[in-house]
Amino acid sequence: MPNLFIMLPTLDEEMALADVYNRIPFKRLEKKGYNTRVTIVDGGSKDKTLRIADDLDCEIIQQWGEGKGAGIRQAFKKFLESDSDILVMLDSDGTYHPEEIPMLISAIPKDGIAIGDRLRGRLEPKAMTSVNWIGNQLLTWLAVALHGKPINDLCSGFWAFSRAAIEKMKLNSMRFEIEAEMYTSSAYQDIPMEHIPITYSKRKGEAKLGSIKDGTSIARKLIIRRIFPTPHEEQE
Ligand SMILES: Nc1nc2c(ncn2[C@@H]2O[C@H](COP(=O)(O)OP(=O)(O)OP(=O)(O)O)[C@@H](O)[C@H]2O)c(=O)[nH]1
Ligand SMILES: [Mg+2]
Repeated sequence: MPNLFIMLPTLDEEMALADVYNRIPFKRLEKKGYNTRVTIVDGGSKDKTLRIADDLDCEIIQQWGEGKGAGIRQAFKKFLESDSDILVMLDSDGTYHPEEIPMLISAIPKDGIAIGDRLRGRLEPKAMTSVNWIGNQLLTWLAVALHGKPINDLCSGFWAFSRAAIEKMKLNSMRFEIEAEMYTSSAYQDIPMEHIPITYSKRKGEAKLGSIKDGTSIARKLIIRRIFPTPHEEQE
């Protein structure tokens, strides 16, 4: 029975976390033969997120350091220390649909990654501002122009990984550049990728990402990884 590790990054997501957790199709996954565990990696929530997480059947990692990238890398380490075979990560703000987890898992290529594609998927009304839509398209275009490997939605927060893919990736991002670096690492470590259209809804609660500031950091990361394809050392 394959072990499935579902990872939910949180920072002040009291409005959405319980609903995201409860929509995970545990029964359907069990029928498909997966043994599922959920891990929440929290970046220092000050609202009720951690109290809500305590009532859910999940493991909680309280990350050290700030940023989604730092949290995800700590969760990847935990995953590799466990006997899990597949990792699925999705944002816990209610934008992605946990019901689509089985579809994403079944699309993982051998030793590869399946990425939920919002831009060619179903974008619900008001799910993405026009500034963010343009930014996402531009960053995806820049990624392909610099690194060559096809990708449809660079900044998606819904990914499914084989264990082999996580073992190979070399990352040091601290913040929202993490997805861009997962892409560049896949390009340089030759990790196969599939792109699966998904549904994207309006987030609950407040965004943590600043479109201009974080968009610039993502572009900077793409350029740095063109010059130095792998990080010199993996910052903790
Ligand atoms: N562990 C951890 N998670 C974080 C941190 N910052 C943000 N997150 C989570 O990462 C996910 C993505 O953050 P969002 O603020 O939704 O950013 P986004 O999805 O790019 O932006 P929106 O489109 O505005 O929602 C959410 O589930 C956040 O709660 C952090 O420092 N640590
Ligand atoms: Mg979001």
